[in-house]
Amino acid sequence: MGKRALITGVTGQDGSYLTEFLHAKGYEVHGIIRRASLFNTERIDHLYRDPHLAGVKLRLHYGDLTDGTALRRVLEAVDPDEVYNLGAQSHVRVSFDIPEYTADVVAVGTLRLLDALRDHVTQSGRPVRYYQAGSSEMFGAAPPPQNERTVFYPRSPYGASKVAAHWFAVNYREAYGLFVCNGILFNHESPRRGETFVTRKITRAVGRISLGLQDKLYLGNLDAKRDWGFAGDYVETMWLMLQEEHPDDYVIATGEAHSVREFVERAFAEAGLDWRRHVEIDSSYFRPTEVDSLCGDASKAQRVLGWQPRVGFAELVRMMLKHDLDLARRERTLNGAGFEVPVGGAALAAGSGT
Ligand code: NAP
Ligand code: F7E
Repeated sequence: MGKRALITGVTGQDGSYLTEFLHAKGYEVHGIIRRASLFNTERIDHLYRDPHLAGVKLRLHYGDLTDGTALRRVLEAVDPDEVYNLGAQSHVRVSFDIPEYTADVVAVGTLRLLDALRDHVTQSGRPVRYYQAGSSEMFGAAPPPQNERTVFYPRSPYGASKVAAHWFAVNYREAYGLFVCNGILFNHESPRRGETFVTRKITRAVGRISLGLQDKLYLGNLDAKRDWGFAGDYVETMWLMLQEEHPDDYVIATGEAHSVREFVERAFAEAGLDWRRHVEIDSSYFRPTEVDSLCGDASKAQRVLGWQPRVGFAELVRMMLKHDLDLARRERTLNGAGFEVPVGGAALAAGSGT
């Protein structure tokens, strides 16, 4: 019998890659999804099969990190070997607009899930291993390089909520002996990255600009530095942590930082374009408090988990741009045939800018 995993945030970027990874390891994956008025399963549709058929490896359950009763019910029903808590209001800029909701999902939501897990483990007598999705945003203003010993200094409601979630996880490990690991992951991107995060916003725009579908790209702070890796590489570490003999916390990063400006330059250059002709600064994309420089020291993960990132910065930009050029070509073809393609512009422009 293969193992069973339960994933919150299964419809997100990481949830989709982790599901693929666990399927390849023979797991049956159960995911918690939110009810939405439109389908929100695009990233996992290729993995989903009619549950009436035999051998189904992905099952979905309605739930929400703000609903402790539902979390308990799903946990009981699935009775998993491993739980991956990836669900979050994960946009830093948006967390300044909806701080209370962000804290409810990211901080209290984690507490709800841990507390449900504690009771489930007590009642079932089964050991369950738990992964908590921590973030380099917890380091915030702490200077690079950041590692497991760096003191947290979050700079947003999102970052502060992830710090709370981190310490809830540590406390449940120490108080109740639960097998709980915190992964402190630096930025990781992919063609499945949400379109309001800066990397995808850039590659999506470059794809459309190079085919004449748009002319300008409005961005905020180009000086911020991030340690960008590939999401497909990073989900492996979540699983690796849970296979260790003892639970622990790990920084996951490439150890290489680049500015937003460098990402812009490379993406436009890759498409043979001069970024200065297309990029404009819109101060509404600035954050009340910025995280200036993140660069991770993942030597502990390298030593203990034997993990190394495979995809570097240049390859990451190329991979994302190739995907978004294909999307833009599809859009142009459909436009040419008289179909108007929605590109999510309203969401990109929402609130005070994402
Ligand atoms: P993502 O693409 O934004 O996905 C977030 C997931 O959480 C989605 O499935 C979303 O569902 C779900 N979600 C949102 N609110 C929820 C709620 N109230 N209850 C249950 N689920 C909810 O994020 P990601 O990039 O995959 O990141 C995965 C996790 O790692 C997140 O916790 C994020 O904060 C953390 N993290 C990400 C990075 C990174 O660079 N990607 C780095 C460090 C840490 P919908 O699809 O319905 O919106
Ligand atoms: O911003 C700057 C912005 O939104 C990166 C999440 O996955 O990683 C992510 O958080 C930088 C910031 O990611 C725009 O000011 C400039 O300095 O892509 P981002 P993030 O805030 O680093 C961490 C590790 C997480 O845990 C989070 O969940 O880019 N920037 N101009 C911009 N950012 C956005 N979004 N849009 C712009 O127009």
